[in-house]
Amino acid sequence: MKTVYSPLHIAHAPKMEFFRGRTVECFENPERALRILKEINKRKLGDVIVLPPSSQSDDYSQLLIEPALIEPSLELLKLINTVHDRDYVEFVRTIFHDWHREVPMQSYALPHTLNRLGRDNINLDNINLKNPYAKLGYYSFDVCTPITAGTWAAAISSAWCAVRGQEIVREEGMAFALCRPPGHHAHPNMCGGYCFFNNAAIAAEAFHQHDPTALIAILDVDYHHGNGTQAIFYDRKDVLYLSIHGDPANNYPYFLGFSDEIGEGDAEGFNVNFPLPQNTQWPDYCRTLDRSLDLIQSQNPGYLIVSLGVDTFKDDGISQFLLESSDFIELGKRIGLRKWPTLFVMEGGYHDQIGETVVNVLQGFQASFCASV
Ligand code: OKP
Ligand code: ZN
Repeated sequence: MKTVYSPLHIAHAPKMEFFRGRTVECFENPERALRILKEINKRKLGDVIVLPPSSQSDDYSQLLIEPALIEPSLELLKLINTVHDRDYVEFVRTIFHDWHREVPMQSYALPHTLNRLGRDNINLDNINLKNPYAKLGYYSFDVCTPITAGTWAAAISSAWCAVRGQEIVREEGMAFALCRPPGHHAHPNMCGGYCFFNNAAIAAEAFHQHDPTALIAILDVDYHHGNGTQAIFYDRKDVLYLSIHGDPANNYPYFLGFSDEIGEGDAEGFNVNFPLPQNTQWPDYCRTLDRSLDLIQSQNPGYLIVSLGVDTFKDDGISQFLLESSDFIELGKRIGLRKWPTLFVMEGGYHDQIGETVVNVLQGFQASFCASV
């Protein structure tokens, strides 16, 4: 299986986040992707396609010094704009610059006042979106998602990996987009959960443009509910979203991901949530996985996108399922058995075995996808 990767993710390396009321080093760090890349090479998963950083320049060293200079190609920008609002994309591009003028000593921007008061009945025209704190609060839904000088470059390149992976899937039937930062929490106009652009949703839109009649299934196996992906496709029946995750009653993102969220209008039934209790082990997980795959099968999908988080691993730093490393091989195998053209898009995973567990999924998939019946 081919991997699509961009070293520009390294430009996004915020120093801290809040965890249980204290500041800790970010769980979502460059090391994660580097570990996965290393394991892919070690176990010879397949070619790694390294994306040039932008349409303007192939010079990474320059862009890492001045990452704000990166400009996505028109094609990529258009795709991002199908999922995200223009003013939000502009916010991600410019907010660090605004912040830096206010707080030159602080290397990351974070909101302190979130957009809760205004959800129902304030006059949007009154909000001063020139104020960087107002902007941060308006376009964020949590305080776990710091924005640095390199965030825009990394977020753009992450989305690009997903789009390029999508092309490879149309040619070859499978691909792995080694996206970082992750995407499944990002809403059309809000960042959160370490996510800025919804890479899986952007890939889904790209599939849709090339193949407008195909049903696209998104199976989200990250430990956390993909509230962003759900929100983006909640009224769409051409995109079926299914998620298996830690029960939001006791897990991030707390306010979405319950089983009665089923989609709206004629898309009822095209959003499916499987919240599972903490300490879930493989037998229960696997039953839910097979149920999800059967549901997808019943809709005869043209493509599958797997939002691949491996934070379901027993030793994950912020999650509470108990999957073993070998369970990830089986997870991949069960998906591959279905033989749908499949794009894997990297999401979460915060432990030392991130490389091993990711490649286990991908090699498991490959083994059963390529096996003749
Ligand atoms: C992102 B992904 C507080 C701990 C929880 C948010 C978790 C985001 C998970 N900082 N932080 O789905 O793996
Ligand atoms: Zn997660």
